[in-house]
Amino acid sequence: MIVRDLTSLDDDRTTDGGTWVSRRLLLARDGTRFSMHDTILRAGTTTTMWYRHHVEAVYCVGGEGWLHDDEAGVRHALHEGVLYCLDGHEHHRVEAVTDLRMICVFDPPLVGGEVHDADGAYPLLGREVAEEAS
Ligand code: 9YT
Repeated sequence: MIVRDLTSLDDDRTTDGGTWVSRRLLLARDGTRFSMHDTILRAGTTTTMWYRHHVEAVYCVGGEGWLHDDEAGVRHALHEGVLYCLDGHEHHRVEAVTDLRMICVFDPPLVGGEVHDADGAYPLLGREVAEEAS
């Protein structure tokens, strides 16, 4: 069993991507087949993403903003209680009107320091680490 408290998270589990800060509660090194993050997207920012190597599920637990689906050309309001899952590796943007607090799950798991590359993707690093840990 793993029990972890956001208020006493190790420094190397926090990654700042500029428009967001991600507190990575579960990572590949924990031996799980997914990672789980508590992420704040900063008010007034827009983040462009395309997770071509990962499936991400995102659950909004606070704040207001917009999810722009750049493949369908539609936007969805984000507020507490809204979930989206990028099961088709969709190009998308998240516009934070206020600070948005998001619980994010990645499969395969992240290893810890990932930030978006020029395409908005994270590199595929987790699978090997997860296999070593199991
Ligand atoms: C939706 C979102 O928060 N994206 C950017 C950060 C990412 N989810 C992460 O690494 O936690």
